[in-house]
Amino acid sequence: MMKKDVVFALNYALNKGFQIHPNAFEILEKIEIRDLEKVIRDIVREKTKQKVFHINQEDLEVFLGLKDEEELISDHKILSDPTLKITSSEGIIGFGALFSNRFLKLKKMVSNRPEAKLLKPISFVIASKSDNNDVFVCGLLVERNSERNVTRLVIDDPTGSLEGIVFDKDLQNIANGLLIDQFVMERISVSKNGGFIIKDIIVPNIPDHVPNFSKTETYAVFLSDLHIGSKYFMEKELEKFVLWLASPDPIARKIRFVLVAGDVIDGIGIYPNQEKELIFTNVDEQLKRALEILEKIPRHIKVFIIPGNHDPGRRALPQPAIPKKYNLDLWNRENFFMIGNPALISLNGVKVLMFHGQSIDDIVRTTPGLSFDNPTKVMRHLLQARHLSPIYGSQTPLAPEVEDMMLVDEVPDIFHVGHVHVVGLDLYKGVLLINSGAWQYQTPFQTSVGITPTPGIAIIVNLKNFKVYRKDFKIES
Ligand code: D5M
Ligand code: FE
Ligand code: ZN
Repeated sequence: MMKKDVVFALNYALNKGFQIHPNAFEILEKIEIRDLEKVIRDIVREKTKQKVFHINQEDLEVFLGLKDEEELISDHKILSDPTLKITSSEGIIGFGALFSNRFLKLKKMVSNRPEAKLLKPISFVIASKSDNNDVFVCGLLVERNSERNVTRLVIDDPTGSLEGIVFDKDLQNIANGLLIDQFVMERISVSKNGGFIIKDIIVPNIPDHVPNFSKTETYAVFLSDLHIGSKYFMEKELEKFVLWLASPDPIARKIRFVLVAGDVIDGIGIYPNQEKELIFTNVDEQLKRALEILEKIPRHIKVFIIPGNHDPGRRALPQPAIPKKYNLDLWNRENFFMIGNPALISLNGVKVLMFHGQSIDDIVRTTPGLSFDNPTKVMRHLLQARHLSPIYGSQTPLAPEVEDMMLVDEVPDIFHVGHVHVVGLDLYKGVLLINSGAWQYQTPFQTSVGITPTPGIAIIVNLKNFKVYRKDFKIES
């Protein structure tokens, strides 16, 4: 004879069109469940969302917290973090060193290509113009313009500067998509009138990539651009998300990592008249509030935080982690990891490249065919250039480091960026591209420039198979 509450709960599920597996009955007979009705209602709600209409033993175990969650691995390694590497030498000598390091590292990166064997220094090519054979040169792109059906490219190597013209239509499309100051290889020939014609353009790019997966079904959540301290920060939504992490939801139960790709707080003095749009007008208060919200993330979840252009530390890239002096408690929490921008981390062997994405502003402004509402397209260009922030002398400040730490040395399995406040998901040559949106409503500035954010959405990835879930936490008002 079944207990009354069991009968009631089962009828509820059956009336909702659910089937109940016999092994679920066994559990219900064996153990006393407090508030069984609520448990069944939760399961029905979650599984209806998943469009799965049966309840089995595992569902009950997961929702009752009986299932042993220890079996999910949550190993991490910080593979690369600029925080302790930045030196910040000053002045033009510093930039000279940065650019020559960028050139040499990228030249080395392409050195196993067959064309690389044929590379000649620009000064040599200019001096031996009479030689009519095609030659290969490489350099950093200093100028690119399109006029009267041709595209003109100027590249620099340490020996000189070379201007070439692209006539071919398809090649012009490639040429116009190149980012200023990125590394390019060109096959060139000399025209009748003595100019250089570009016959082929080769970018460093990433090879087709076979991603590393986690051995267990461990999930990671990707967030960015919280902008805590701003009037437009979606506090209720972020709190709802944090509470959900501790809920019996089967996906939440598998989350072991949360990644925050910068703009944790809104900062102060970041844009004109910002004070009028702030709830907390100093960085310490903003970070204190950030900690109050984020420390409710259960301790079995590791939280990785990089800074963005609104966070304290330094503005120029690469950025160190948000310094301890602003909030020691963020650093001291054992499940929090404060790292720099950009950073490469490994989560159960899955390599995640985290970058806030400041450079997207300059790239969108100077590259035809790119826009803020399609951030993953910009991210493809970054991977093709093997560089996160090529453009120098525009709005994104670069620090005059001796080593260019903005290079994409290693091909990541997941490339995680924020900054544009628009969710974007894509797969490029086997690399999962994620722009994780924002937790800030549209600001008056964004309205004025026509940026329509998609805030309040958490991007969740099963690291065992890269299955992606978008979970919307927006609260309708
Ligand atoms: O940047 C949020 C969004 O606003 C991002 O898409 C860039 C855009 N943005 C911010 N500042 C500028 C300027 N000065 N010009 C053009 N676009 C801009 P956030 O870093 O959160 O402020
Ligand atoms: Fe932002
Ligand atoms: Zn930003």
